[in-house]
Amino acid sequence: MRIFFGLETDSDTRRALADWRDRYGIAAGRAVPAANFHITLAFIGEVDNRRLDTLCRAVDALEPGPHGGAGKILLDQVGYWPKPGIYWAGPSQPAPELAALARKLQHVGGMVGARLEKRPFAPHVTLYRGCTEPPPAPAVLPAITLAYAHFTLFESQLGRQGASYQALEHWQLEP
Ligand code: 2AM
Repeated sequence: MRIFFGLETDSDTRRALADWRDRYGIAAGRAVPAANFHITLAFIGEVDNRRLDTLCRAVDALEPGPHGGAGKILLDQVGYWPKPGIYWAGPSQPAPELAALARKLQHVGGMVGARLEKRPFAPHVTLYRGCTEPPPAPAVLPAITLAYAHFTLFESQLGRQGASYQALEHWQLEP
């Protein structure tokens, strides 16, 4: 199965992002279904059940309080990356706690064979895929707060309708 760690979006955040996208964030590409909005923390890739178990137990065994705390990030900028062809919303300010968590999860992923991510962590919610051209600059930037109190291990399944994500396990973050 194909798995990754990420932050879920709650229904209010999903709705706010989808509303902003409908009004201001139009791009030539495939709109990601709002149900799929998330922030990837660490992409792991293909694992079998044994490695999945090893991975989960390694996350369980991280020191107490290791995951940093619960927090929030303000999604107040958008960007376009031509290589993956995605248009996204993300924070304009650095998110050091989230970056530390992402690093830790990438490191744990390395123990089950995940490729180490060389690019610096850039938290983002993908709004469109398959964008071959830069989207027009939006008239109004988003200003949407995503609050998070846990992170999630997702399975990504590719179907005829595109990707869908199933939450396999959650880990709470300190309040
Ligand atoms: P995204 O976060 O930019 O949208 C599940 O496929 C998630 O993991 C997606 O959200 C995707 O990117 C991210 N992802 C997919 N393939 C990846 C890869 N090879 N390296 C890093 N991230 C990847």
